[in-house]
Amino acid sequence: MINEHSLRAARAIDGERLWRRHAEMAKIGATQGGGSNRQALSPEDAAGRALLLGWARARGYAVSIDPIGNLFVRRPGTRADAAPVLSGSHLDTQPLGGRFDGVYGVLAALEVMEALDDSGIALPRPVELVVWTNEEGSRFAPVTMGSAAFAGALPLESVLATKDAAGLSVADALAETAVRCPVEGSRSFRFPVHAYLEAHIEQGPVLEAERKTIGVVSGIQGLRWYNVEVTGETAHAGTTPRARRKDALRAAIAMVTALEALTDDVADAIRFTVGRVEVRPNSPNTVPDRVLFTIDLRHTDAAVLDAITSRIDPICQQHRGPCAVRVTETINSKPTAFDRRIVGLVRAAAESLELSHRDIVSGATHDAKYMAPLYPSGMIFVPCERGVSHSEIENATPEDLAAGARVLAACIAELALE
Ligand code: HGY
Ligand code: MN
Ligand code: MN
Repeated sequence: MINEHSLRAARAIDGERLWRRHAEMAKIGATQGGGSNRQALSPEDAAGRALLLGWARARGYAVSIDPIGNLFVRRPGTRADAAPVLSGSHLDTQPLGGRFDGVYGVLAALEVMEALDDSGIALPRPVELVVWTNEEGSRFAPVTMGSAAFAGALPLESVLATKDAAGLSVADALAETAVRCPVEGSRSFRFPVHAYLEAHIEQGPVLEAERKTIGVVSGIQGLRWYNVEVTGETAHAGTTPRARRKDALRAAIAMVTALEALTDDVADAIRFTVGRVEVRPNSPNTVPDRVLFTIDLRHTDAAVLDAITSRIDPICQQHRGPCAVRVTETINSKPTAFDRRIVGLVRAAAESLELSHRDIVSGATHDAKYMAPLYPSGMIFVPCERGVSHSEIENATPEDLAAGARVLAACIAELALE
């Protein structure tokens, strides 16, 4: 059961302020279609970080940054040396992203901190907010880069050396961001944390379809990313017979078609996506000599992922024709189960606040997956309209966002009292 102290924190949530802050943040990197484009460590991302830190500094919270640019905002506790309760998400977006993916978890954590201040609730443990660098993995691969580096799942050196399509490295982009959004304090990786909680929109259709306000997230499905590079030879489109061609795009299409057939399961539970295709020289009258395409593969069962991934390279080799092909795995994250005690706390908070809820496994990946092996962790979902996300039309209601923030506040207060 959630104690009265924590419920008071939940009732102090100011839904209007939370909604207003989303509107403010959405002005940065606003796209024509009403979405957001604040790609990781871009000028827009830096501006979003600066806006958040302005709100935090206005409250007197301490701000710090770690070697990969993860931001931390600290609300002090009465026991300064106690490990903090950590909550947050990401501010970077997809190129045609939405106004809530990631942003909600960051602004909900800030709202909890401010609601605690406004209601004069002092807590033994400090409460800290985190903004993870490059959760989306669109400009710099892979996805959840900042939390992976923090957790030691990716080596910092290789992450810093990663380049975007224009050849700019993460290290250089971090240096540019530091100028645009200077941060006074510094932080190490994997510092002691009492518990981690992340609020997020579901990015899927379940909660809305079942008219549930809160998703009690029990875990995250497994995720694997691959780069497939097909190499052939350029040739004249008008004069070269098919028999003499080494057409990299023709081979790539055959590979993708075969992989689609492999992952076309009756249960519609396998998530197979080719989201990026780069063709060289990308000229209408030249046979392509190089194609790079990405694979994003997800499933709740690691054995199913293993069975599929064991077939990817053989299928690509089988369909390469006269071309060469190289398959490289760029991320492999196992299905994650959250801490049962934290999951139970989220459920109890939803019940105490009389909010409809259901347990759910996350189809999208999140930074919380790297926190789960280090600290007791969990997530709180709220619905998004028609389950649409990674889209300019991504939408949520002020009421649902506020409800999720109340559950977050109750859980954080409960954990900070321990
Ligand atoms: O890809 C994902 O699942 C996350 O939304 N970036
Ligand atoms: Mn997200
Ligand atoms: Mn996302």
